[in-house]
Amino acid sequence: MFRKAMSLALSEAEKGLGKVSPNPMVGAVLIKNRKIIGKAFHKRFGGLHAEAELIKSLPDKIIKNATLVVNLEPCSHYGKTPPCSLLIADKGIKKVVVSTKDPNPLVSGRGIRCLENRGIRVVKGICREEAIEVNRGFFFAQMEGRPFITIKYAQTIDGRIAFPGKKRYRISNFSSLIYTHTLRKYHDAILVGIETVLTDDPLLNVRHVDGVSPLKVVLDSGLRIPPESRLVRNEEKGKVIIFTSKRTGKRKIEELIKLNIRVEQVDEQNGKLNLLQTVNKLKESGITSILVEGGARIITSFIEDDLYDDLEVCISPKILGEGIRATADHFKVPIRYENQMRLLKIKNISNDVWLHYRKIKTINIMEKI
Ligand code: AOF
Ligand code: ZN
Repeated sequence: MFRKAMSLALSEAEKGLGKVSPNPMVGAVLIKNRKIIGKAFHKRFGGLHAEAELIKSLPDKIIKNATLVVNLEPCSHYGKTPPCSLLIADKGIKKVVVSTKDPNPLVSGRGIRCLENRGIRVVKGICREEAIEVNRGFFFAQMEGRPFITIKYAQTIDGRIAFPGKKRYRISNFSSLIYTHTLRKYHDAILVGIETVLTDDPLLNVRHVDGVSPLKVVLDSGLRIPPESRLVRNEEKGKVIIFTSKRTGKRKIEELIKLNIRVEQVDEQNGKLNLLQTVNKLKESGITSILVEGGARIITSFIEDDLYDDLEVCISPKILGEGIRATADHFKVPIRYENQMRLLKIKNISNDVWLHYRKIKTINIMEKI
């Protein structure tokens, strides 16, 4: 019964996708006499928490003595809203079922303790793995202080992600493109390098599936982005950030700012933008997860700097014989056990094979929740 109700709470939670970050997606379900009598979710950042939404939707006498099922520990802090744990206790709920603790240091077990101190029974760990997966960006960013980073690329059987030079060529098939757009909507930001913008002139939005488009991020040390590129001309103003070097001239930056583009400057190191500073700045802007979409230089740099958690690799049944590889030839990372990856999923998408890997180190961090 609890697992079924928690699955429902998780699907409620996901209705907040793209609207609540950097808060977690939270859903809540109320059970009485073994029947589900209500459900609700956290609708937007700064809005009522899922538990408060649910309680608001039902009369007090129905809520009394019911069981609340929620995919995150109810909060215990006065934030934008008062603590959910106190509200739950005040309404006479007698049992609370949660998936996991809230890693937010303001909560971190205090919500559960607050409920237990008021005589409410708390059942923990129901659908724990699914609940962590749904909010992996939130959990990871709270625990590690940086966003969760997924690197995604499509390659041929012979390991090429593109032709040499500026020629545009689609490696994966259309069904894979749809899957890519699904991946996009599950991240707060999409990140590419300037070479990708110059070669592909991408839109970097979610358009082949329903969903909110993430923030678009371009790493462009020399600020070469053309004002006429589709990203700059894009209608979704305020959704593009360009990271450039601290040496970039003011005039170029001001030109872009006039076009509504946010420009951030970070240090350079070995001729590349400092990636740790970049992702930290994104975290400060409320980004909890990033999808790195290439190209080769960017992918190589994120792996070399150990700034990645998941890999989503698509292998398409083509042989190019020439072309660029995902990681440059000079590529060197220390071979350590924790850098190794575990295969989480294999998908066959109309003859393209998608491999989803997660770094062992990241798996270990997530297990601490
Ligand atoms: C809950 N239920 O639905 C959510 C929770 O700024 P505030 O007041 O909205 O608080 C945000 C924090 O509250 C967030 O970082 C997380 O720890 C928790 N989110 N808690 O009980 C909810 N969204
Ligand atoms: Zn709350």
